[in-house]
This record gives sequence, structure tokens and C-alpha cells, in this order.
Amino acid sequence: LSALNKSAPPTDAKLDRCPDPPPALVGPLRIEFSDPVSMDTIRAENPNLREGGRYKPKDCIALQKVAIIIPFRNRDEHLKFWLYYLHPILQRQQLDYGVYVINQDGEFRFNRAKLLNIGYVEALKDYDYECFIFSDVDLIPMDDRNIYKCSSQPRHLSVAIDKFGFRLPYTQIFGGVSALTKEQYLHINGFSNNYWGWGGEDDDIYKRLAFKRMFISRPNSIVGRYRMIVHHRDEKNEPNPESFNNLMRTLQTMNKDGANSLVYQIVRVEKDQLYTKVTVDVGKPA
Ligand code: UD2
Ligand code: MN
Repeated sequence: LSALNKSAPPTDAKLDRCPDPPPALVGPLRIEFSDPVSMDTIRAENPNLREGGRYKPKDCIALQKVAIIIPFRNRDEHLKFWLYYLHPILQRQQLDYGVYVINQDGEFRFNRAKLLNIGYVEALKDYDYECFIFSDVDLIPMDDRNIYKCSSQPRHLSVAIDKFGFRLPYTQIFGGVSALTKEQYLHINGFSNNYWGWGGEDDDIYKRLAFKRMFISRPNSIVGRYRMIVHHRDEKNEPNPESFNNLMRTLQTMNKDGANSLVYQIVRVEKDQLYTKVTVDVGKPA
């Protein structure tokens, strides 16, 4: 018996899996954007985060290891609100998570889907993540029962946004906040790298999922409520005139345009207590 005890694994391995649902959830939340928040306040309010915006529960084994990927350029005010609201929620949800802000360098047209592909690769360099949440920087959940984890089918989380009258604008929508496991992501060869500017890249992802015979799972429209921080269309993110033609060809192109054709350069990696920011050169259309 004593010999067995000596070779026993470290106490960490004796922890139970975290309960489902997480016990500390509170339900509906008050979300507002009238008072600006400072990064120092957010850091002080989240003392249990580790460098790079990482967290895992101390008293139980998290149900999933989740990387949260935020496509980003020049939205610092939105990022502050996101960090201010999401970190406490994600900790109550007892996730083993990290926050990755993928910042497009330079002034060229924005490429949201390519930034998401880069986030997938960069997060996996840090840790063995099994679930990837792809989130716009301006979307804040209004209910902490909307758990930031993956399901057996691809999950769309931002189902009832204030900007759209708290309703789904169309059933095939997959933009905003969505969740894919590593397997689901690889099954569709990730996302297209060829959508430059606003729009269409999210519908391309939906088509990839549908062509692979997957279904979209969603929370109900109470739990799935969100606020979008009010904003104008950014410069260098004008509507993409090619997206309609690209969307006609998703089936023909998806096997060669995506995770397996991703090329980019890292400009710098910054680790803050609240996030890992990876600034990248995404290049230009071929
Ligand atoms: C919709 C979709 C979004 C995406 C977009 C079309 C929903 C709820 N949202 O959002 O997922 O499909 O249409 O591309 O369906 N960003 C920057 N800097 C920029 C430009 C964009 O950080 O200069 C990031 C940021 O995370 C932003 C996201 O890209 O939230 C989407 O851009 P948007 O907010 O301008 O697009 P929106 O609200 O029409
Ligand atoms: Mn937006």
C-alpha cells in the first residue's frame, strides 16, 4: 500500500471533472457600454489569470480546453469591453481557456476568415486546445448560461443580437460567435483565405459545414442574447465585391483553400495578463 501511495500521480490528477452545468452561473447579465473601462481595472478584477489571458479552474478538471480567437484591427475600445465582460463569465463557466487576439498588420483590406485560421494555428502552438471559439470583438453575451464550449455539431452562439432585434436574421447565419472542435474545423479544411473586405466569409463557412453534412447547433434565443457595440463600417473593410462569386464556388475550392493553404508572417507576439496578441502580415490576394 505504501509503495502504491508513493508512485501515485500528483494531486492534480485526483481532481474530479467540473460539474455540468457550472454551479456559479447567474443567468441574465446587465451589459452596457456607457462608461469606459481601463485595462488596469480589468487586470485587477481578474487576478487569477495567467500570462497570455489563460485560466483553468483550480478545484476541478475543466470539461474542455478552449481557445478563443478574436479577429482584430484597430478596435481597442471594443477589446476592453470584451475583456472586461468575458473574463469573469469564462471563469464562472469553469473553462480551461486562453484568449488570442489576432491583429492584422498594415492597412490592406481586412481578412477576417484568414485571421481566424491563423488564430487556430497560433493557439495550438501554446496548448493542446480541443475547442475553438471564433468571436467578433464587439459581441458580448447577455447570459452566462451561453457556455463558450463546443458541441457534437458546430455551434453558433450569437443567435439573438440586439442589432438584429434579438432574432436570427437568417437561418444559415454562422457569423458573430461560433464554436468548432479541432475535428470539425479540420473536416472542413478550416476557412477560406480568399475573402478580402466585409462579408461572405461567414456564409462560406456555413457552406463548408453543410457540404460536409454537419448541422448547426444553437442555444435558445433567451440564453443566446448578445449586445453588439454600436460601430460604423471600418475603413479598409468595405463590402467585398467578389464574395458573391466566391460563394458560388465554395464546393469546388474548399479542399484547396483553407487550413492546408494558409501562408502568413508573424510580426510580433505580445503576452498580456488578459490576452495573447499575435500581430500578423496576412499578405495580399494572389
Ligand atoms: C458581421 C458578422 C461578422 C462578419 C462580418 C462580415 C454577425 C453577428 N457578425 O459583422 O462575423 O461575418 O459581418 O465580415 O453576423 N474587425 C476589426 N477591425 C476592422 C474590421 C473588422 O477588428 O477594421 C473585426 C472585429 O472583430 C469585428 C469583426 O471583424 O467585430 C467583424 O467586422 P464588423 O463588426 O465590421 O462586421 P459586422 O458587425 O457587420
Ligand atoms: Mn460588428
